[in-house]
Amino acid sequence: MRIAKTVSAVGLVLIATQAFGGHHEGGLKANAEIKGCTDPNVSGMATLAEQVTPEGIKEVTVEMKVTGLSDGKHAVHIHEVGACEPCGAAKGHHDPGPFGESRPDSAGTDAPAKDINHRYHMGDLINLEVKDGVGRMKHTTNRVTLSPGRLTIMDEDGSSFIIHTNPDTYCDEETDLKKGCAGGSRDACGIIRAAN
Ligand SMILES: [Cu+2]
Repeated sequence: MRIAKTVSAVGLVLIATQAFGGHHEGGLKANAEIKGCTDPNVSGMATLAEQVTPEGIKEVTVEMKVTGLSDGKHAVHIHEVGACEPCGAAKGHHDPGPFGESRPDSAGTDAPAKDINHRYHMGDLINLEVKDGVGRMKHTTNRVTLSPGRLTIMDEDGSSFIIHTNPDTYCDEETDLKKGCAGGSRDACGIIRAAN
């Protein structure tokens, strides 16, 4: 009788650990050193941490601090290649889905792009807000993972953060569907590297 009680108590602790243990700890981590595309005074750091919800959904929390950018909002996305020299080498927005349309806008033309898929790319994040030269952003997304799988950003050619010159208007309005609604030109870049 006494033994049975002890065993069931241990069993409960094990169940609790399995259900909640993965949510806050033991996840994969990555980081990125942010550098200006042309301005050497722009620098910063980003961290990424993957956690798994009790339901088994993988989420990645991105935290970023960047100094030297102009005050105001700047679009931030995860771009499809781990390359920053030049910043254009990071290519389009990370989007491994079946439609594969990573082009953020109709660059170079005022006409709406037929195939525009911004703000629905897997790598689309939120704006970094800069005040008095210091920009901060924190965002949790379930569109990407650090662990292997179809949504991973740690794929063969890697991934990078790109911070743009202008705000991301999320291309909500039809009038937004032209050059620049995803932030326009590129101010800063950081290659995402595994940290554990
Ligand atoms: Cu971008």
